Amino acid sequence: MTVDTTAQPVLVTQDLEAAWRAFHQALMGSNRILLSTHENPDGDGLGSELALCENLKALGKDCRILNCTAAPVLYNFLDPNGWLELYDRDRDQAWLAGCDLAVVFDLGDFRRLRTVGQDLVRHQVVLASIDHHPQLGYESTGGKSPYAHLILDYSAPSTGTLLWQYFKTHRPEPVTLTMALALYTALVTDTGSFKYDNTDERAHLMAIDMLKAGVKPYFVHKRVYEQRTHKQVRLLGVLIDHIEYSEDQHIGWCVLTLDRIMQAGATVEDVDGFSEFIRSIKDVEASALLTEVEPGKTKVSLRSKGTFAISDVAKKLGGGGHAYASGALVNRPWEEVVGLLLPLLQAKVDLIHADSGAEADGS
Ligand SMILES: [Mn+2]
Repeated sequence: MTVDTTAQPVLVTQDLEAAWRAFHQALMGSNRILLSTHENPDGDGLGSELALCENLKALGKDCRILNCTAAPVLYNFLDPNGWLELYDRDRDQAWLAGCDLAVVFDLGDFRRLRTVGQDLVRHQVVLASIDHHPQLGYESTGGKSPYAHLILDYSAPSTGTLLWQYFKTHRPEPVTLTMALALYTALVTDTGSFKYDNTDERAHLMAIDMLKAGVKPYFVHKRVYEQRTHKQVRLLGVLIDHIEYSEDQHIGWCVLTLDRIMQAGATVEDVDGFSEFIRSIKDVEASALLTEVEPGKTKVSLRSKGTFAISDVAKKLGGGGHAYASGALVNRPWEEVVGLLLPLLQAKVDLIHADSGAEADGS
């Protein structure tokens, strides 16, 4: 994946092997271990948690997965033992406070741990992070990295890929089928089924390993991608009817207002995977999906075809993410966000096309 140098602070783990060794020692020396990932968890965060959880439970560790928001039900097939738990402060804080170590996955922004992160800091639990995102949100920890262990590799196609590498070195036995399913799902969801810019040789080598462990690709595909509900399809229809384009056609965007979402008989939770759809349109170089999650609050999802990074745009809106896939949650009405966002994106498009003068064709 392209490193987005506009995101600050840019930290890279200098010696990954040494970092892994230290992390492994910390894991082995810990008994009670909490695993967590970002709010609104995705296949990568959940798959990573579940794979490491199985490994640690097999080693007899007192290990729990506590997330600040619930996992989408479609990922239930990765969790036959019901290990994914929603963090409940009243019930779980005492357990959290007694942890020897917490491992957080796929986070990017520390604030995206919400209550889990706040309580981990409050109780001074030793933190380890495994991630492939530019690091943000250290404001909430006084500008300093909150991590005793940071395994950060921007070039990794998924956080699950980093765990796959960890297991290859530090787990004597091959991964089990349930671990492989979790890791393969992490890989598939983060690479858009091996389509996105972050898909590299490592992604395919990992896939080979997961298939050797027994994963059937179409089984995963069905469970993850062939689950669209009728209301989601109706919502996609509403979205298609309301896509707008910049004059030069290079920016495609859509606003899903609460009215439009209701018109489809859907809810905000049904908005999923639509930003990639807008990006897939011919000549669109950057796409934006704005969702009115509640009146005065707008979720922005940005995608780029790769001619320019858009994570700095997300950052200007208070968010972050990858160079070509990022987003923000903005406490402003969608009309205002459109007004802020479109000039920022247009400036990026203009910068690229200023060099070539007339439109380059076929790019
Ligand atoms: Mn990821």
